[in-house]
Amino acid sequence: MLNIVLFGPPGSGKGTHSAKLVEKYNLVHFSTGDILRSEIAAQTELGMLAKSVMDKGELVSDKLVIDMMRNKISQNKDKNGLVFDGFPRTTEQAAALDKLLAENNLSVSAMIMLDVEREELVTRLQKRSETSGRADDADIRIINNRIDVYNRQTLPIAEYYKKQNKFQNVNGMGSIDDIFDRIVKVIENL
Ligand code: B4P
Repeated sequence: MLNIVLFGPPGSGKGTHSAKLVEKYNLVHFSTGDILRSEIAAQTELGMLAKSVMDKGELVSDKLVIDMMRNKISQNKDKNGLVFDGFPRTTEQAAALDKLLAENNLSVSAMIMLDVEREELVTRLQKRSETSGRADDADIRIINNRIDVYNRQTLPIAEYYKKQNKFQNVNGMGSIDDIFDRIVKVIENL
């Protein structure tokens, strides 16, 4: 199975390239952001817990996110592969993902990090706010907080995957097609 962790700051193209990977390699897509937003839309207890945290650009609790992923993984262990988009976001989540996969005799094939300059992230998210209706895209202070939270709490996971020799850095600047070609090259060389 091809199990990819697509990693990078908010606005780096994780959602965009996950969709393309799903199509090319017939993978199952897990976006914790999308799952949380659908819980909010359905006004579930989980969604209500997550909403105020997400609107501020902070991270939802590890326990909540890990519990949410547990069933999703076991229900899809017989597929072609999985693409994790926006998960893990903390070292605790990374360790939990390894454990959840191991329980199903699976493992991460590679962690692919999309490397994008801060200025470009802000430009992309502000542009997306014109159509996304997302509170966390609409305010420059929240966008900046999300990038700071990423640098502080999420970026350290790169070390976790480097130690496992699973870390792959991809230049995330340029056109979507060029970036996708770089991602595919990494996967073909795994
Ligand atoms: P996410 O939904 O994961 O949001 P994101 O990081 O902003 O999205 P993404 O990075 O996928 O966007 P993309 O680049 O594709 O998380 C939202 C919130 O949910 C978090 O802040 C947190 O509160 C919570 N959350 C989610 N997962 C969690 C977890 N595991 N633990 C705790 N909390 C969690 O797209 C950005 C825009 O750029 C798009 O409009 C796209 O069209 C455009 N774009 C992409 N590539 C481009 C390119 N090459 N050129 C120009 N534009 C491009």
